[in-house]
This record gives sequence, structure tokens and C-alpha cells, in this order.
Amino acid sequence: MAPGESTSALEESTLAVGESTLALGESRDAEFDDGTALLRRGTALPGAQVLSSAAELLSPGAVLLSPGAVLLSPGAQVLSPGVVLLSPGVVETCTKRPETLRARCRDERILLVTSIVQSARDARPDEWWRSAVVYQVYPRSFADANGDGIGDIKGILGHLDYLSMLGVDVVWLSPVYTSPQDDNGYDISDYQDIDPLFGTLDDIDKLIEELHDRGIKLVMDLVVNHTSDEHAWFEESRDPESPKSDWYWWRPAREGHEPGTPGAEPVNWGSAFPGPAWQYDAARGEYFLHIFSRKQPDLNWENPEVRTAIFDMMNWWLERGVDGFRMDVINLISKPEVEDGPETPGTGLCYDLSRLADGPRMHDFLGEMYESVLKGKNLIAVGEMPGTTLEKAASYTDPTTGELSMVFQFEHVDLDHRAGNRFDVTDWPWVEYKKNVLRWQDGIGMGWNSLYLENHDQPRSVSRMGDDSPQFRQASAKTLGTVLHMLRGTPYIYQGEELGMTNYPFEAEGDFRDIETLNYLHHAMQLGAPAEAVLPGLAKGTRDNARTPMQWDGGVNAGFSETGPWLAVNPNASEINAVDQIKDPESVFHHYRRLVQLRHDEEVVRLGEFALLLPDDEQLFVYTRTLGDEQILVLANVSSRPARLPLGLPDHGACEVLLATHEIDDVDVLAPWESRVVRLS
Ligand code: ISL
Ligand code: CA
Repeated sequence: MAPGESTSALEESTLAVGESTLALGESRDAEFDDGTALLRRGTALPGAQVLSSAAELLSPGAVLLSPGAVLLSPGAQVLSPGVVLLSPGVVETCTKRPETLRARCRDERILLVTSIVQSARDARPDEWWRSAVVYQVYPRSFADANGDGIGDIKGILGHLDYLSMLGVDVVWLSPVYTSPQDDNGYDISDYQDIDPLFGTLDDIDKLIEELHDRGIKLVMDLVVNHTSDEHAWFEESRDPESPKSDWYWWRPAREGHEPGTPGAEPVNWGSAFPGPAWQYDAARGEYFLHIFSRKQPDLNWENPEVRTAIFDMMNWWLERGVDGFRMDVINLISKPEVEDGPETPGTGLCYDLSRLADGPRMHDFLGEMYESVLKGKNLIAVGEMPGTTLEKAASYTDPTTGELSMVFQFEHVDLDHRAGNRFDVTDWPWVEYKKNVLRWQDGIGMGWNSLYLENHDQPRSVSRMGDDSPQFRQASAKTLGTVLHMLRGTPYIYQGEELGMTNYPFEAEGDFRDIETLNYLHHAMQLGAPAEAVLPGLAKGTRDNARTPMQWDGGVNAGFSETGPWLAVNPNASEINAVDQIKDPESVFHHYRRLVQLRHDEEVVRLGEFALLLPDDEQLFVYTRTLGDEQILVLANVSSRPARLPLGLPDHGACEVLLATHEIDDVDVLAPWESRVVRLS
């Protein structure tokens, strides 16, 4: 059997490889032409490792691994370069994807693991997104073409060659639909039109066409956990007699309470933008649920008419030519029982998004969406999922069920939040972060994860995880890029990240625009906190850090707009901007360009197995990626002090350097924020 060909056909009671078969329960060794071999069931291999993240489950009961991948749990036997057999008991002890594996093996079939290959899989056209790099455009802050101080679609059209130069494969466009802009477009009042602030449907058609001409795909933001309260559906739903009366989460006041009075909310759920998650509607005499702002009522996905309306709308966009969806807070669409949760101390409410997440019908709803919209269309489907778990993420993205291409999860960006509060942050905990990366790189198994440090909801990474002083700003921006982009998964670049844009020096209430930030401030002040005590935390944690205008050049308004923009331009635009960086081959921009290129060029970057070295080292982030006999080593100093590499790392002094942030004087010492990617074999 040639490498890349289909490996096994497993029937009820036999295991077949190439021409040979082995009956269930039969116990013998066998050798095949391509070097694969079968091993006796249950043969032990002391000290063997967890199942490779480069594994793919073949149904029923077989797993494909990339060549050379490290295999399996204690008690399993690895054969090179071929096949491993496990007894079902062994599978039970597998640390990766135990649910899936246990399910596949419960009928006591032999599990087959082979080392045939990713190359066939890499070529699968429906999984193109495994090789892709995504660039996120936040339209309000990207480029303003008509001079009203707010970015728009024509502004994006004016910068497509910039995206081509960077080399990205996909643009994810944050919402441009008709919206009252309570949450900058994440509150949609018409899913099938464009807000005049941003342009027209003709502009979007042009954007699709011009991106496609450049070989770039377009992913639309899909915000269907909630609509705007100005959506016609909600307006209709306020009438209890209307056919849409059940399209949202309406509930009566808590028993014994006067509707509309404090504490009369149906249950004690807190909203993400604080205060109760229930708003009284006098017209209807009931409360509606809003996990986000009160202008973002949650849709009732339990109602099949709601689902059909959403799926129809998604198909309408696909017919327009978009290539997929980034699904906003999609793991909130299935809700738990509407009942009180444990109070978050001192608040009177239960603030815990994860309690509302991943409800019991998630797989039903996503499965239905897959069948009605996504199936067989070669799309990218990204599930943004606050509060989800690794196990859930693996199940949503399991290629054997195919609900989503990848998750976009939050564990790592919550690591520096004290008590889950984004406005109370610690220094970036590198050791914890590295271990979190390891957990997800390993644990997602056959599923797939997004790789990101920034988006429109996160502060700038250089200020948060790097060092934004003039001395180390550039090096730390590059090295943050290196350590993220050499991981397994689909990397996301948020506009300006490729320039090393930094947080803004926010000082006063009037500097902010973000609803979450302003609501938090007002809420804290109502509870008696002085503004001066809250503002420094807001400055660090606010989403507005990500939303200052894109720094195109060092001129007026950073080249973003002819007019004063809706949110102030960072004063460092004269030092950090696209025009200067494009001219400078050593810039952060060109480093990012090389990172994208490396992913495109190197299969080991796309698909290699991840191994973390020096897990407890606070200064060094070091890992390998391995695919068959190819291996790369990523060395990074994530501190502002020089770091000596300890003995015991793979020998790399004479190896080819694929990418480096600094000239290398001493192979054993990394300058502050220096990183290198070398080819070990
Ligand atoms: O930023 C957050 C609050 O600290 C997150 O919880 C954020 O609300 C969460 O990431 C969900 O984000 C998405 O849905 C929100 C919207 O405000 C965000 O901009 C969007 O990315 C509601 O639609
Ligand atoms: Ca504009």
C-alpha cells in the first residue's frame, strides 16, 4: 500500500490492512509491504505517551497518525512506521479525547493506529482552513473612505493590496449589518442589509469579488445568539399575541414581586455588561433575557421557526459568495434551565457566563445548522465560545461529526484576569500560559483550535504580554507573533497586530467609547467606587485598546480618516505605522509576512506534533513541532532580560535558521524578546 492511500477497512469482526485481514480476537503478528505491521492485542509498551494531536479517527475504530507522531498510553504498542494495536482497556487510559475513543471502542473492536499521513489529509479541499491564516478587520476602525470619522467598506476596498502583501488567506469582517450600534454592530436590526455607516450591499459584493480576485476568502460575522431590540422580530415579539411571541426568552417577574421593581427579575443571572440579564418590558408585562446589553435580547433557539429563519439568512449570504461564518458567542444559543445560580459574592447576582454556555441542545442546533447550511460547501465555520471547555471544543470540531471547523475559545485570554474580571489584571503569567497552550495543543485531538492573542475585544498583545517600551516594542511584537504562529491551529491576525500597535493611554471617562467599559464604570460608581479608583483598570482592560484607528501612516489621523475619528488615534502613530514598516525589511510587518509564509511553505508548521520543552521556565518559551522526519525548534525569550539556553535542548547550533528576530551572535544566548525558528531535521 502506498503512503497516503486509504489504510484500513474494519468490518464487524475483521481488521484489514492492504491485502491481509485479521479476525477479531485473533492474535498474531503480521507484516505488510509498506512496512506496516500488526501487533498482538494488548502488548505493552512501558512509558509510551499520549495519543498524537496529529491523529485522525477513521471509522470505525481506526486512527490515522502523522508519521513519527508520538503514540498512546501506557500499555499500547507502537510499531514503526506502521501500526499499533490496542486492547479496548488500553484506550480507556488514553488521555486524549477519551470520550471519542471510548465510544469508538466500546464494542471491543481492535483499535488500529497507523502512521500514514497528513499529506493526503492536507490536500482535502474541505479542510483548506487548516493551512490558512485569518486576518480580522474591525470595519469601524480600519479605514474611513467618506470622511465621517468611521471606517467603512470602501475604506477596506482601498487596502486590499496591503492584505495581499501580508499574504493572509481569509478576512473575517466584524459586523457591518444594519444596527443601532449599541455594541458597535454586534446588535443587528437587519441581517440582510448593510448599515449606511459602512456602505451598501453593492459595496459588500465588490468586496467579495475583489478579495476573491486576490485569492482571499471572506468570512462574515454571524451574530445570532441575540438581535438588536430594534430588529423587526423583537418588535413583533413584544406582542404576546403575535406569531413571534416565543422568538425570545420572555419570562414573568419572580413570584411575589411587583414586575419592573428591583429584584423582581425572573432569576438572578447577571449580564456580561453588568447588571441583571433581564429587562422588564412594560408593553408585554414580562422580562426578556439579554446576556449582553439590554439592546441585545437573546433569541429563543428552542423555537424551530427561529432556527429556520437564521439558516435561511445564512444561505442567502452564501449565495452572495461569502466563504463562511465566524459565529459570535455561538455556545450560548442553547440555554440551561432558567433558575437561580450561585451568587457572585457582593453582587446579588450570578455572574458566570460558563453556566449559561454549552447548553444541552448545542449539538442538536449545530448539527441542524450543518445539515441546513454548511454541509458539503467547502466553508470555514468558526465558533466563538466564551466559557467553553477543552472537551466541548474537541467535540464541536471533531472531523467525524463536522459541526464546526474550529473553535475560538477564551481560556488563555482569561489567565491574567483576577476573579474573572478583565478590568483587574495581573502581569501576563507566562508559565501558566505555556501550560495552557500545551493542554490545548494536545487535548484538542482531532479537532481544531484558533490561535490568537488579539481581537476587537482584547487589549493589544504588545502592551499586555510583551513590552511596549520603545526599547523592546518591536522585538516583543515579533516574538509574540513567533510563539503564536508556530503552533498548531489556525492563526488570527487582528488589524494592527502585524504592526505591533499598542494600548492607548486612556485617562478619563470621556476617552472611552465601549459599552462594556462605560457600563462597568457606571455600575462601579453606583456601588460607591470613586471613578479614579476604577479608571486605571479600565485603561488596561478596555476593548477600546483594540479599537483605536488603524495606523496607516504618520500623518493626520494616522491616514485613517480625513476627519477626527470616532475614537482617538494612538499618539504613537508617527512611530508605529504601516507605511514606514512596509519600507523597513526588519519591521514587525515583514516578520508577520514571513510567519504567514512559513505556514504556507512548511507542512510541519501546519500539522506537526507539538512538544513543550522547559515548561517551568519563566523566561523561555521553547517547543518543537514534528511531522514524520521533519522537525523544527522554536526558541523564544519572552522577557526583557537576556536568557541563556540551558543544557539539554536539542542540538541546534548548526541548523538552518528559518526565521529570526535578531542577528545571532551566540547560539546559546537569546537577547531580550529574541526568537528563532530552526529546522532540526
Ligand atoms: O469581552 C468580553 C467581555 O469581557 C467578552 O466576554 C465578550 O463579550 C465575549 O467575548 C463575546 O464577544 C462577542 O459577543 C459580544 C460582543 O460584544 C463582542 O464584541 C463579540 O466579540 C456580544 O455580541
Ligand atoms: Ca466612513
